Amino acid sequence: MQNWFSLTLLQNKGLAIFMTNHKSYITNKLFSIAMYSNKPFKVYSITYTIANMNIKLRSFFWLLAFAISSATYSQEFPSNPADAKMGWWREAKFGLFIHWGIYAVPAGKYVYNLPDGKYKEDITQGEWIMNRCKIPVAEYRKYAEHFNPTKFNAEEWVLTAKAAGQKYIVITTKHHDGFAMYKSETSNYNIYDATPFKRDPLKELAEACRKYGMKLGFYYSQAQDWGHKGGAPNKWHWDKAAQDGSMDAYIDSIAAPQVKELLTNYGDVAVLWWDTPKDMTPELAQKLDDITRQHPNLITNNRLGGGIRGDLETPEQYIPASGYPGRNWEVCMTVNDHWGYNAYDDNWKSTKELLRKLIDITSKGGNFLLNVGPTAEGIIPPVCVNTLKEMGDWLKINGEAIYGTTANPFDYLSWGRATRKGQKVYIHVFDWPKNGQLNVPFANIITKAYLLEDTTTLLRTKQMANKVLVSVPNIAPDKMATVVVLEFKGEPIVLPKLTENATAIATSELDTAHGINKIFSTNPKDFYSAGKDQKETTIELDLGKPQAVAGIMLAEPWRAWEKKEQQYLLSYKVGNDWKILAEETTNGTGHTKLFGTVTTQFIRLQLNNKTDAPRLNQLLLYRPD
Ligand code: H79
Repeated sequence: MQNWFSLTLLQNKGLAIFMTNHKSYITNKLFSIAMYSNKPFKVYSITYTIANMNIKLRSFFWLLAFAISSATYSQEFPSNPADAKMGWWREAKFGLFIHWGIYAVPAGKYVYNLPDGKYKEDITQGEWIMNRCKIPVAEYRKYAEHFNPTKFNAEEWVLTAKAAGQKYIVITTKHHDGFAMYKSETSNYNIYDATPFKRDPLKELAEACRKYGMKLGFYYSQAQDWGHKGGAPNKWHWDKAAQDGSMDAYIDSIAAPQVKELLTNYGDVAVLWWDTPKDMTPELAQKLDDITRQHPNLITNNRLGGGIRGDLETPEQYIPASGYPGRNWEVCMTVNDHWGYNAYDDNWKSTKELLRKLIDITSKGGNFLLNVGPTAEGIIPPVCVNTLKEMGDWLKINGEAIYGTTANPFDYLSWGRATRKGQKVYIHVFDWPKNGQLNVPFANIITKAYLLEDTTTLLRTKQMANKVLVSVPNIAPDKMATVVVLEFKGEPIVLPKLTENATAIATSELDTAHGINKIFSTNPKDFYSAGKDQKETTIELDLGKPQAVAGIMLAEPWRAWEKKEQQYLLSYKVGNDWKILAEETTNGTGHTKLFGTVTTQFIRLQLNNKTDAPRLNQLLLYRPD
């Protein structure tokens, strides 16, 4: 094995020491430091191979690396001033999304009146029901007359979030239906003026949040508004008399003044969560951005439109394979299949599933904004309250491994995930080892190992080349996820990606911007695409040398609701033959397959797509454990 040793002087940043088996790992590491740096800096780096050194000399270099790196690399990634407002948000990791509106009255069921007194029922959607069923504005407005959520209790909602270990709430103040869930002076189409409730739930929620130290953010559908003239493109309107109009006039007379109300009448607002920037021009977006900029601590997401990036990337209903390097990001997701209340949707995700999603997201450096859709009475569905409570119970014990952590140093762990804080790596074990030995591919010196749920009992560790074996109890202490803490010296030393030195060719490429090399990019915006009109492509990977491979991950570019899928046949080369490893169907957002270990230099992926040209954001190969 070839070892590389690098002594690197980072201008204004001090000294960095790297040891690895791959020179390109060093380059990558430097690049990522440069990315996070707020000052321009030059890198002076000398890289030596120590392949031929004798064992004593090699150990000396390893020790030197540990000693110097732990002494000089303690600054982590320096934050730049614009990041100061993100501090609490990065710590928070877990928030509660609330989709609440008069769509909770139909609760997913619409009845069409047909001629001759007949009728037809349609069970569909939550907050999109008005659009899906093409309900005229005047008719939809009647739901407001039946919206009287007398069981709404702001403190209970905040305490539900607290019990879940959530640090912030983002609530819909106006969804696409255009109905404001607060007392608005701008439009009387609001909960105070148009319902029998006659209360302002946002006021109550803002007070309760202040009382319990919960951050409060507002979702506001700025472009798509089916209840006011000019909200979103006229071509999408179904009740033209009530909906068609000028979008400029709509932004000036509804969206802008309402956003001002929201940012002035409810105390400190933590987040403004825009949604669906349909037809938002740079000029219109600027008007809204100017308003939010009056509030320097306000965090905004990337959905305003008009080319404004905002502070957050917001993957919806899926977890991006490698997060968004260099950006703050937040996965929003539903507990069942709808955002707004749908009485007919019982497809609840389990606590274990959601908790593991929180861990997965955290391990990639993101936040989790988990949604509930309260009823028209003002109740958060009890299933959700229970699930949230169970997640909170886990976090009470294991929160240290989530809050304030940074992304995981590993590429992938088939049996779990990892997070990091300073000199601690938290290993979240999903599949407990049957032999009582946890095999962690981590080359650093471990000073201490223990379970987070029992910090006083130290676990035995055995350091091996490129990995550490941790002796753990025979039975998983926690069925959902058990956290093993490894305290270590220096910067994390992990193996490079299996595809680190790989090259790829494909039988079809759309253009150079979507060339096959995009499968090696960790930017989720990059993707490879086969040529237009192609329904299949064959990709061949050359790993540079024979490697032990045990699994594959394909990140795909479609949205969860597009329900796309691709078929693939995965093979590897033995001699002159190709042997099949897997034949599977993906779901269009991302797919992982473990197939047992093979050693090969060449991998072939035949990808078929029935509806579009095959596409991939990223391809990762996994080592055996
Ligand atoms: O507020 C939630 C969604 O209502 C909103 N964003 C999250 C946070 C959203 N608006 N648009 N979209 C998400 C994407 C559009 C999805 C659609 Fe459909 C697919 C619209 C019509 C088909 C989903 C499925 C909604 C109706 C049917």
